[in-house]
Amino acid sequence: MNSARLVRFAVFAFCLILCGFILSKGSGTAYISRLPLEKETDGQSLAAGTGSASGEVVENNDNDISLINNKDSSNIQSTSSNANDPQKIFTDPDGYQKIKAPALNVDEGDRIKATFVTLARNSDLWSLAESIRAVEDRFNNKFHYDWVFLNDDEFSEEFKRVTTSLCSGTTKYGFIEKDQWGFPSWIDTEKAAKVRQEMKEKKIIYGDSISYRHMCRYESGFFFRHKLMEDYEWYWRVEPSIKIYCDINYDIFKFMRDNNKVYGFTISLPEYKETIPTLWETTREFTKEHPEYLPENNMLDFISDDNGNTYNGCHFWSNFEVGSLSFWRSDAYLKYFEHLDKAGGFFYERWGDAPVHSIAAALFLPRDKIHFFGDLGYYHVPFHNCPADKDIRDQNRCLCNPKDDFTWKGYSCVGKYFSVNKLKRPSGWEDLTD
Ligand SMILES: Nc1nc2c(ncn2[C@@H]2O[C@H](COP(=O)(O)OP(=O)(O)O)[C@@H](O)[C@H]2O)c(=O)[nH]1
Ligand SMILES: [Mg+2]
Repeated sequence: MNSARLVRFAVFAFCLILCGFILSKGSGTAYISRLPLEKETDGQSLAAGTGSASGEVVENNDNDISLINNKDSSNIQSTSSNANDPQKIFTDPDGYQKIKAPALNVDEGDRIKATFVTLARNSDLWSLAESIRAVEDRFNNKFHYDWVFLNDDEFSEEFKRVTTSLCSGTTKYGFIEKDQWGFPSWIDTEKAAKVRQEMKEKKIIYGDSISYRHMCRYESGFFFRHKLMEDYEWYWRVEPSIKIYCDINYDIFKFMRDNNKVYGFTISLPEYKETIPTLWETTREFTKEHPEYLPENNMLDFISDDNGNTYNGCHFWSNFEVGSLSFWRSDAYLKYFEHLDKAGGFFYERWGDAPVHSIAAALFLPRDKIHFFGDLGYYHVPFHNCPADKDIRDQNRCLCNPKDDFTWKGYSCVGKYFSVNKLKRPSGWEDLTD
């Protein structure tokens, strides 16, 4: 090897060594800066996972089921054993299969006989799917309560398939018999048709609709008597296109039972008077005949501003209801409904199930049996209930703008409900008035 080649080889070798040194130094730095970070992240999620599996308190992990266990577990049954359960495949009575996430409500011995109930047409499927998804995501994926769907027509295969896939509990599909969805024999259909025409001219909402009237009569007097509802003592009514804004980290049905509540609502406002001209008069006939159904501490002062002379229209908006079925099945309510039904106002006027339910609850129940749910966050077009208390909104990850809240506005009846019952209003309510 001559000296020129030797020099070139030496320079080449030196360059190689230098490059190797630089490269190894560079990559070493990169590893040093990244490795501990990766390890730390792994370590955290591992700890959270372990915590959730064993039911131990975990500080914070917003996407983990352990959060549900630990954030506010005061109303949740023991969850630890179930968090370990493998997911299971269940077959519905209709033959559909689905995989269920583990339920938190594990105390089967204390399982409440409760169900969701929805009256719907096949055409409501996709707007209803949104509601189911909201209720499942915010509440029922932890509890797996059943869901009963009722219809005056046969449900389509698509309706059943999609709703079954969205519900974590067992789904049941019921047909409404014609005697509960049609004109009763004592109704003069010509007179009813004339009323619909007049209401159409006056542009009263749903004033000319026959099916809306059947719906209101059914929700007033029959949903709780459907064969599929016989398995249950509690219900939560859900309508299409509603929203639930906040996580519900406790079992609502147990809450109702354990606190001796019978009827729960989220929104309250006055009814259109044109739809119920004689409802109050007809109610008074009944209460005069049956004073024994009115407990002394009823809530007449919520629905009447003149000691029962007139109805002020305040009612609980019945598109959301959580309640005890035994109230609707009681003698007082069944007789009241029969009295109203015979009077014909579901067809000769346009009595809604909301004022009918509300008047009954206000008159036939002691006032402390009625509960305002101010912590769920709820929407049905066009009104929002967004919790006033910012701590509740933060704890429960509420997805609503408190400025949109209707609860404390002048037209809402919730303020009246708080006043007549001498209840303490939630912190922050003053900021949400008109
Ligand atoms: N099966 C059936 N359900 C109906 C009918 N009309 C209304 N509904 C249901 O009854 C409930 C109230 O009806 P909706 O249109 O939401 O009335 P709104 O909330 O008063 O405007 C919803 O759950 C509807 O899906 C009908 O003709 N047949
Ligand atoms: Mg609706």
